[in-house]
Amino acid sequence: LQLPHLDVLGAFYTHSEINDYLDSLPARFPKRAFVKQFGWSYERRPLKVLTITNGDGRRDKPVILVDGTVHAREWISPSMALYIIQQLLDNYSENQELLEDYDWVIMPVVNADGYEFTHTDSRYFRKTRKPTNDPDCVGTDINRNFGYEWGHDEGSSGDPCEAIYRGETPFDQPETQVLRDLMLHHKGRLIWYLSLHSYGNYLLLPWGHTSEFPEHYQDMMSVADAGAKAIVFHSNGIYTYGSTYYVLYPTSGDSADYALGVANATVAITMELPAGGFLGFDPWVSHIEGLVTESWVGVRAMAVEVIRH
Ligand code: ING
Ligand code: ZN
Repeated sequence: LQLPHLDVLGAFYTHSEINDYLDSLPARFPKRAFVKQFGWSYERRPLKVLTITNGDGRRDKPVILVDGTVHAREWISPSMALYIIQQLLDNYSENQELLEDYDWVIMPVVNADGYEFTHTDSRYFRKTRKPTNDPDCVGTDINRNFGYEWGHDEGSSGDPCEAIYRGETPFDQPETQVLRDLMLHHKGRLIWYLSLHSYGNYLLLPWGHTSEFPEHYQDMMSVADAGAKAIVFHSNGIYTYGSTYYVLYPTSGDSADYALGVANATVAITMELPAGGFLGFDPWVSHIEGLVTESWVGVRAMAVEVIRH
């Protein structure tokens, strides 16, 4: 393990290693990197958020909010969040335009307990680690636990043993509360919400809970279109994009619907990064570099499109 210059391309890291890395950044980038703890996980792990600016001291710029590791087993997600951080901090000279009029707020690990559990106990665990009312089944799906159209129709499950269990009530998971609070903290300035998941090569837009399209759907489609085209051009990676309801399946209580419906994000996108490894969630370490560099081309192109509007 190399800190503070974390070798993102050479390994996967635990939640505490990632926190240590985040904590090391303000000393290296005193004017540009700010770390804040937004709360605790159920098992009392500190949930940290990094804000990156260009250091010009201007406050209240519009915000691009990126989260990772809502689902524990999707290990390329925290790696991608860390790669974005390094592009914006260490490779600032090539990415200045992305920070000129926008601040980036990045939370690499939302589901800290679940992520830790995939390192220590069960590699393909998805949910949180808070017990449910069924003693045999632990954990709730954070991406069904948000309080916008929570529990609507068939978009989630009321069965604690299911992968898409929505919880007993909206926001009954501390991790969902933290991500909600982070969104609401930036409400009114949220130009783009990007949630990093894997896998499937999708760029998913709201809504998940209904077949209707949101008001600015075409603007969001033009952002997704820019990302998908850039990735095809770079490496022939094929992304499918459109509303979650149509491209994937009906969902309710997911974070992107909340970002658009309540936190008033201008653009909300869930990015399903490519598959890897045995079951799609576990790419070989040797493939991290190809995956994150390709994905960065897409994220960067989407950011440029968001900024252009
Ligand atoms: N898939 C997402 C899931 O939570 C998704 C798909 C995206 C749902 C956006 C809702 C909104 O089921 C994975 N792989 O987690
Ligand atoms: Zn996921």
